[in-house]
Amino acid sequence: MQSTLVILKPSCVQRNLIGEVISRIEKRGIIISAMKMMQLDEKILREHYAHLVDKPFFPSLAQSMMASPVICMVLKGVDIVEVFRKMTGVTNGRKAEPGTLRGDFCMSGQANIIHASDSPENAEIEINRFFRPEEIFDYTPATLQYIYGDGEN
Ligand code: IDP
Ligand code: MG
Repeated sequence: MQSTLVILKPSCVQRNLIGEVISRIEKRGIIISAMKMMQLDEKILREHYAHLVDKPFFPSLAQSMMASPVICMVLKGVDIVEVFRKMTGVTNGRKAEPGTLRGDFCMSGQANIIHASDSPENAEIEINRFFRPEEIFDYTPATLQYIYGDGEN
């Protein structure tokens, strides 16, 4: 199975949406392999958003990501990177489809409640950025045989 890195941003934590988002993750049949609260700093954000550091909105983005602690998670499933990006919806919450996390829970292009890795390669890099190996748990949920069909996982 594949893993992805997810961050519940300050816009999720401050708006009391942690439970809503985690509930949807659980109901979809996605495995939570790791989860912790973290206060992000400029150093980790310059790495994490390296593709955006030269944009005029980067200082504002960095501030918004440091405004409160965040929840970091490693999620596991078959094709989870693609599955979870679809669940997340497009970057701007106002353009995100209803039914997606951003489309249901936010109205912003910046305060868009959640980060999800955009490729398996980036997922591996991002997981290593936010988690030590011993913080990630490899266990088999009792429900696994009902989440996937025979030979599917
Ligand atoms: P993604 O989160 O959908 O993968 P990216 O382009 O990787 O989108 O951008 C990372 C984050 O930077 C976004 O989730 C959003 O919070 C912020 N961001 C992206 N574009 C803008 C913008 O034009 N204005 C303000 N913030 C932006
Ligand atoms: Mg991105």
